[in-house]
Amino acid sequence: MNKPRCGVPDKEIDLNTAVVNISANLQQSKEVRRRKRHLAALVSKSRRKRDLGETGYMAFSKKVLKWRLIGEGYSSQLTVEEQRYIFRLAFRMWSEVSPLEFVEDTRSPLEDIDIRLGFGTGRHLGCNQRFDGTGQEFAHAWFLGDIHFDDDEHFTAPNAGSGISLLKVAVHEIGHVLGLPHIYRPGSIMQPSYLPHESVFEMDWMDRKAIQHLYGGCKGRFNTVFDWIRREKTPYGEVVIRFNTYFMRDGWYWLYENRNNRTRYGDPVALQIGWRGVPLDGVDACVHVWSRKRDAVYFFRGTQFWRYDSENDGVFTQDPEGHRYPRLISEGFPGVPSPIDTAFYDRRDSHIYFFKNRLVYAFDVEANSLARGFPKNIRDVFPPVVSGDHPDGNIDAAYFSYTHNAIFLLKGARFWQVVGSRDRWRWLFLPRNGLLPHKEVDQHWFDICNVHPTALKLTR
Ligand SMILES: [Ca+2]
Ligand SMILES: [Ca+2]
Ligand SMILES: [Zn+2]
Ligand SMILES: [Zn+2]
Repeated sequence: MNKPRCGVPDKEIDLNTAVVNISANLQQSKEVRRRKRHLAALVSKSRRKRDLGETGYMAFSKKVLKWRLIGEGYSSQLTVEEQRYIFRLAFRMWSEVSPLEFVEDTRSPLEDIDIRLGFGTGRHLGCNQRFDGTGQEFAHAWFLGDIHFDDDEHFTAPNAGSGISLLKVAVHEIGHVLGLPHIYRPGSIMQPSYLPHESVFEMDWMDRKAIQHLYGGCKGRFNTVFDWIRREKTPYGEVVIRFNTYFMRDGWYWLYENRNNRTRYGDPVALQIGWRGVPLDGVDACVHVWSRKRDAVYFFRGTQFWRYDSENDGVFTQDPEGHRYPRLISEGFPGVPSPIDTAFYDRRDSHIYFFKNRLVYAFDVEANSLARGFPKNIRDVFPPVVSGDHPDGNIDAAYFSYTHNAIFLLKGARFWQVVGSRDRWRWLFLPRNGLLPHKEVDQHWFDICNVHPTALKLTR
């Protein structure tokens, strides 16, 4: 029996080699690049010329792409709303792991739509490749263009438990449109044969690497980054400490799973969903004061700050000490200016470090006042290890990572790691709190990718 399969041909190209090259060798040779371009030409019968992407490999040259389910191409098996919902989800999955954003466009002239999707049977939609009835080919895609689904197949919604998952097929075909070949690796969404699946599926590591090889990693400035510590009970009654890292940008956030070194499936999420009561369009900083005596989470924005009630999952209007929120920063943290650029709590000395322009204000939480000698110049507190390699001030975020046991300063797409005591035992010449040479954020924290605001989840 022939298993249901995608209709995009492989030809004689050794795809395994191409795929290995995608993962193992980002600096690929001209030879491989030429071969892959050839592959792209084979996969494509693109009707329109498109720009070559930055990588030299055929790919969309813009980051925001429009898609539409065309009116004459609705499926007879699912409601139009279901179909559009599934496609929105499929595009969203690619935008979660690449710098691309997708927006459904039901108004512009058809020729302005980058990706057009439609269902048909046999001869369909003016396409030059017929569908083959029930079984075998379930869909095909034209490189950088159209996606057709064989409506003689039994397409179903996610979690239906039977039939062929339209979501899975759509994610696969979109992968082709974006420039990916078949990937012969268990778990990859780009395998040519349809495999019945568990109710939830995620983008495989290889799929992420493959799309980022074409379009690059996700870059962008963050409003703030912080670790949130939670005491949780395991099913065996054991108390464990978990720390997740949160990255915030404008009105949304990502939860970074340090264990898996990637963001949570389905992120980003609107702030209003995860952090009830904090300013909807973003915060300047978040600080988790976590010591034997205290466990308090604060959000800072402008001249004000809020305390977060993790028990009730929302900001306090009044906290157990009787303070009402929002409060003025100048009231809660005397001596600290506002607005601030960012702040973090250092558990080792129980100080909150506030940053503004080029100055650092260390605040002694127990004494409720600035530490002696502060404010200080950021270069005096965090001197560069390599002269000249320093953010200088106006940083976006600073956070103490419990996973890395290190402080990080972020500015734009770059970050600087602060030398820890361990590093100084090994390399005696390193200055205390020195900033190691910068690196790119997307090389250290993977897949923190924007989705188009229209695809932003407003419910959990
Ligand atoms: Ca078929
Ligand atoms: Ca900030
Ligand atoms: Zn395929
Ligand atoms: Zn077709």
